[in-house]
Amino acid sequence: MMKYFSFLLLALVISPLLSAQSGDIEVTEGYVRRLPPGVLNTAAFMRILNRGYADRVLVGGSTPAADSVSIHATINDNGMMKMEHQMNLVIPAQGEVLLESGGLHLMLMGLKGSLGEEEVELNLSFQDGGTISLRLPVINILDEIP
Ligand SMILES: [Cu+2]
Repeated sequence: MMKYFSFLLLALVISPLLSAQSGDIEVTEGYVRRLPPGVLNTAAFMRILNRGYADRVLVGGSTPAADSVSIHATINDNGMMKMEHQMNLVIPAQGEVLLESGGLHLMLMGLKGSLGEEEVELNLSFQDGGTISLRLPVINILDEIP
């Protein structure tokens, strides 16, 4: 019974999550964290895979849902969790980078409205001029702020 439930839960969690591909870059398990109305910033998480033979460098992104998108890392500074802006993020050739709660994330700053049930469009830009356009589900998770 427990097994059945965990499978169901897994299916529920995985199924709305996006998988988008652009050239050698593939993004899976993407979502945007839903936060209470009035909160101005939120974060997007995902797994970015690079199937190519050259490193790809993520330099930023944009979304119609917020004023700006930046790359952040969460760092532990003597027990104080802090977010640190990253100029870029290297996705190694034949490798992947996981953006997850408590770690790397994309910060959506200056939300233009509260995020409803709808998906959020998020465009990622790479140093070589490549882009990938994602539609991420907004997910309510009880979790610490990234
Ligand atoms: Cu952040």
